[in-house]
Amino acid sequence: MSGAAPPVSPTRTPTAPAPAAPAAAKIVIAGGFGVGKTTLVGAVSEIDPVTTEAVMTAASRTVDDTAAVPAKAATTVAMDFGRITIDASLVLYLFGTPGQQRFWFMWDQLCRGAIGAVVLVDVRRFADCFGAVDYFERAGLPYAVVVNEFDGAPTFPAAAIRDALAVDARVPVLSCDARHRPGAKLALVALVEHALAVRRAAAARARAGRAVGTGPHVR
Ligand SMILES: Nc1nc2c(ncn2[C@@H]2O[C@H](COP(=O)(O)OP(=O)(O)OP(=O)(O)O)[C@@H](O)[C@H]2O)c(=O)[nH]1
Ligand SMILES: [Mg+2]
Repeated sequence: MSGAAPPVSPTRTPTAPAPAAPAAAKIVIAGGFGVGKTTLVGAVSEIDPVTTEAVMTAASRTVDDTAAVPAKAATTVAMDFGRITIDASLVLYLFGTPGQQRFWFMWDQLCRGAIGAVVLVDVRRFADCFGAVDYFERAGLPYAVVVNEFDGAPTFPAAAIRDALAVDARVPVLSCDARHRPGAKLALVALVEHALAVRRAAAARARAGRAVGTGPHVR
């Protein structure tokens, strides 16, 4: 063999291969009314978040209970949107849901294509997030329970929160202050890890099922 070198273009210099683009994943931020969904998306997003806040008028006073969040003057009527780069390999697109039940018809659209969801919880109002937990259980979408640490709210061990919400032991239960990026980012990372673990387990079960289905039949 002569071992001739490949021809070199006179006009192009060899360059390093371009780095692979990060994978993108969609995450839903859900939970009851006024639990801090818009706050979390805004705190972690590296782009100006898209919000759809409408001023709360006197007309909603009998419907929306703002006792736990007296400073609340606006509510999400469609969605929040933000983006966070987790590392060189992963970018998350965050979709915050409206909290009020009268806007829940939008959840199916918001959840389409998502790999997982955060259910934000205010421990002073556990019941407000039951609907979100039920929704993701029924949808089969992996979710993490994330307690928003409101000032002055009591704290509970993760096991007590799991009991109060009747969620499976495999569902991650974490807490963070939705106003602060580092803790909120850690909660999102935990959700992604959980969603990947659920997917891997499902794929392993499918492989095992195929192996059983195609194996030799013993009578
Ligand atoms: N002290 C404290 N206040 C918070 C925290 N998170 C949110 N808030 C406040 O609580 C209120 C509700 O926050 P939002 O982010 O609008 O809640 P939301 O869940 O998006 O509300 P809806 O979309 O209307 O359901 C706002 O007045 C926030 O400033 C928190 O971690 N600590
Ligand atoms: Mg909101």
